[in-house]
Order: sequence, then structure tokens, then C-alpha cells
Amino acid sequence: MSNKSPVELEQWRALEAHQQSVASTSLRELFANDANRFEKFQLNAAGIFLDFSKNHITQETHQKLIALAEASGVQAKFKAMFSGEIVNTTEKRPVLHTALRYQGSDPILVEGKDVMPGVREVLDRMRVFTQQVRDGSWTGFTGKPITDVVNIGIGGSDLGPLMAVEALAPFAHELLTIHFVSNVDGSHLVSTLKKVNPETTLFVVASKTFTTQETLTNAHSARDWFLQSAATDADVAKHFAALSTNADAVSTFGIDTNNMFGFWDWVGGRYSLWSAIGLPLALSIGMDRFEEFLSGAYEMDRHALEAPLAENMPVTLALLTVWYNNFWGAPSHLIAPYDQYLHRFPAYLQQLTMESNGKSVHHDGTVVNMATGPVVWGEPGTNGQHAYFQLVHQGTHLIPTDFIMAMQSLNPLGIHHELLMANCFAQSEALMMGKNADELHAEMKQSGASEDEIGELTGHRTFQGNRPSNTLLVQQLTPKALGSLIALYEQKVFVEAAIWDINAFDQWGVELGKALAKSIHGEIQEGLTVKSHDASTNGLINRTLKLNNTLA
Ligand code: G6Q
Repeated sequence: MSNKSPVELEQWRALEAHQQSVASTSLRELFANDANRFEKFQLNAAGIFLDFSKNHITQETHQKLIALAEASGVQAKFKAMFSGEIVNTTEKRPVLHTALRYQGSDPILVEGKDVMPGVREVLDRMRVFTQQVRDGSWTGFTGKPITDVVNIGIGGSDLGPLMAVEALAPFAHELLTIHFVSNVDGSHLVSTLKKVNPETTLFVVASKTFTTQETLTNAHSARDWFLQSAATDADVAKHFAALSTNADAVSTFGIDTNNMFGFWDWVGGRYSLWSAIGLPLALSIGMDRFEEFLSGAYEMDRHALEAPLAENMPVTLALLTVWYNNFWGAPSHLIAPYDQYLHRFPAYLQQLTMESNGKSVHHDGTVVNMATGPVVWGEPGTNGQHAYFQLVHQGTHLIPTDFIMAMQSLNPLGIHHELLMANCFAQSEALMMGKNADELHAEMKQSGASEDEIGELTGHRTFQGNRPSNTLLVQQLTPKALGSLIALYEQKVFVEAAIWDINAFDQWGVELGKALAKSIHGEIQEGLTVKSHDASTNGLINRTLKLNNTLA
């Protein structure tokens, strides 16, 4: 592996030159020129089928992209991560969320100690606890079984479990409702507490550090609410559990450490769904299915680690992102799940990808001289078609898109799934094929439009097309399939970072705002006219304090 900036690699330069020649051929032409294009650009891994034929690539492009991955040392970097080397260099930590779903029997060492017995011990304790809550033998302070679980966490301690609980709703326990409170905005907690009864509610305080302002504020307010309901301090143990790496802070808060499920500093927040942070999901779907979920991710891990680069799905997806981001100037990436259960998947991926790869320096601290992580966004289809898809079809930005769909519905109902499928396939076709002036002319003529009308509308109603997409299909959105899908994107993000030579596992960018919020909070509590900031910030704070009549 060379220490050169990625842009100085000859493989990078070769791609720059190559882009010019590929750009002159449209996707329509690429398909017209090659009857086997669909067969050539598809992959199958861990229950996921990927069609990547609707991309601006030829076999030569693919080879050149693979050469870039080789030159970037992707396989060696995968091995380093999986084997527990310190790949999060700025925080001096290994990155081992893969150990949380590891199904083999080899030890995985951190500082010479096998982490697997600890991983299995927490899974065993989660099994006992989730069984008790699910079968009603875990009772609240008045002897009634638990009916509602409120997860209090934020960021990595919220987005993953929330997304997965929603995605696997068809497998959920029928008598247990899982709620998520994350925002420090009191409305989030207040509106949730209106729906639950203190006698039958279990609060799960999820925080790796157990120091996060939003989570601790919500947890304290939840405990106050609980104690106002005739419960006593001794009852807290029946109604509060903690998911954390910080046992001292959990005890200080007043949660019995018997109700604490631990994990380790080698699990990054946004990669922690597979750890105790997955407890709300395990409560919802049960531990057997939670383990199926882990096994789906493990299968994708094996594939990422073992498949040759050219047949490797996360590597392929990452290279396509690099291709559009760095060689086509595409600043964003759309995630369009055609599955209502995946409605929080884009938000989850936003954190996974943007917190991981929103970086401007290489591993050695030098400033990058190319684009890194694109903006990731999305909403499920078909709703997106009635909203943002206009810009994807006819706007001025090139927006590579991932369509994600389950081939079989978990809720078969009349023609619904046929229509969902038809819309999903139609969108990627329309994005690629577009509609040229001749086609529009023939269509409008057919429906009786005059030449004048056709002329007036031609510019508005033609579609340039030539917009690239991937389509990912799973058979059904089962726990195993969801595990594979999430791990696919985790590994994709890793490969992108490997190519850009950035650290995907730190997040220093969130620190500054946190520190400023702390000092502004102090000033708000003091209640004096604030003068210590820029004029805009002072003005905003003072105006708000005045309105609330809290200025001394
Ligand atoms: C994720 C980030 C961040 C983190 C939250 C919550 O990778 O580190 O989103 O998960 O800030 O942190 P705690 O779990 O420590 O409360």
C-alpha cells in the first residue's frame, strides 16, 4: 500500500482519463450494445441480489475500479479490522462490531484477550431477560407484566434499534410496544409518556458512555415521572435497564447493574445495533430471531472478507459511490427502499455513512484534495415518486440511486405488491431510459396534440434519462435479510473510507457544537444579557430569553 494521496495513484488517474470515454456513451447505448449486460453486472451474496448494470460502467471501468481497490489495500484493511487491529487510529481502538455477530469458533483478540466469551455472555443474559419480559414473568411494581418498552438513547443508541424494530414489525411480540425517545425536546418524552402506564412500562436507557446530555436528561425526567406514580425508589429496578459500557455511571444514576447489559469501547456507536444496544429489537422479535439477524450480518461479513474484489458486493457498491462521487461530481446518493417497513432505513444510513465518511483529512492528518462521503438521503417509494423524484428525473444534479425491495410481501394483499414492484422497476427504467423528443412527439401525436402544442412542451416533457441506479432485492424482509442488508452497507462504508484513506470510525466533528451548547446553557441559566458570542448568536439568545421573561 502506498502512502500517496489517492488522487496520485496511477489507478485513480487512469479512471479520470477513462471517465471521459465512458461519459460519451449513454446507458441506453450500453444496453443496446450488449445483450448480456444484466448477466455481466449482477452479484448474489448472503441472500441479496444486486443488479448494477444500470450504471455508467463497462467491463473496462469495472476492472479499473477494482484496480483502484487493490491499490488502496482494501483486502488487507478488511483483514486488519476483522482481526482486531487498531484501525480507529485517532481514538486508538480496534473496530470489532463484526465480533458481535461472529459465528465461528476462533478467538478474536483485543490486547491478547479473546473477546468472544464476553460477547456470548451478554447474548445469554439478553436471552434470559428478553424471555422474562416477553412471557410476562418479569413484572412491574404492581405485579403486572410489561406492555411497553421505552428506549431512551440518541444517535447510534437510537437510530439503529429504531430502524430495525420498524423494519421487523411483522415479527414483533403482539403484546409489547416499543417506543423510542431521543430528542432533548421535552415534547418527545412527554408525548411518549402519554401513551404508557408506569405500572407496565420498562425504560431502557441506552448510552455507550452514559454521559450524553440528551439521554441523561430524558432518563432523569422519565424516572421522575415514574416515581410520581406511587412507585418508590426500590421499584426502579423493575422498570429501568441500562445498555452501556459505563457501569459506574449506570449505578450512580440508580439503575441496578444486574439490569445492565454491557458492551465495549471497540464497538462504535453507529455500529452498535449488534450489541446490547440491540436489546429493544431482541425484546420485540425475541432472541431466536435476533440471532438470525446476527447470522445474516455474519454471512455478509464472510462474503466481504473472502469474496474476490470483482465479485464482492460491498466493494462493488463502494467503488460505484467513489466512481460517481469523485469522477462524475455527484454530491449525493439516494436510498429509495420500496418497502414501508424500511421507512427509517435512509435515516439510519445517513448516520452510518455521513458520520463515518464526512471527513476532510486522511489518516495521517493531511487535508484531502478530493471529495469524500456524499450526502445520503431518501424516503421510501412509492411515496418518493409523489415528492422528490421530480428532481432526480429532471433536475440538474446527477443522483445515483439505490432501489431496495423485497420480492415477496410479508403482508400479501390483493394487487398491492404487484403495484409496488411495478413502480420500483419502472422508476429505475425511467431514470435510465428517459424519453427523447422523438418518442415524446410520437406519444403526443398519438393522443391528438397539435404540432404547436408539441413544440411548446417538448423541453418540459422530455427526460434526458441516463441516470444510474443499483437495484437490491431480497426474497423477504426477514431478520436474516435485514442483518445482511445492514452489514452490506457497513462494509461498503468501510471500503469507501479505505479508498479515500480516511478514518470511518471517529466523529470529532460533533464535539464543537456540544461544547458550545454547554456554555450557552450555562448562560441561559444565568439569565443575564449575553454578550460573549458573535452578534447573531447573542441576538438570538437574548431575543429568546426576553420572550420567555427569563432575562434578569
Ligand atoms: C455514533 C456516535 C453517536 C453516539 C451518540 C450517543 O457513532 O458516536 O451517534 O452514538 O452520541 O452516544 P452514547 O451512546 O454514548 O449516549
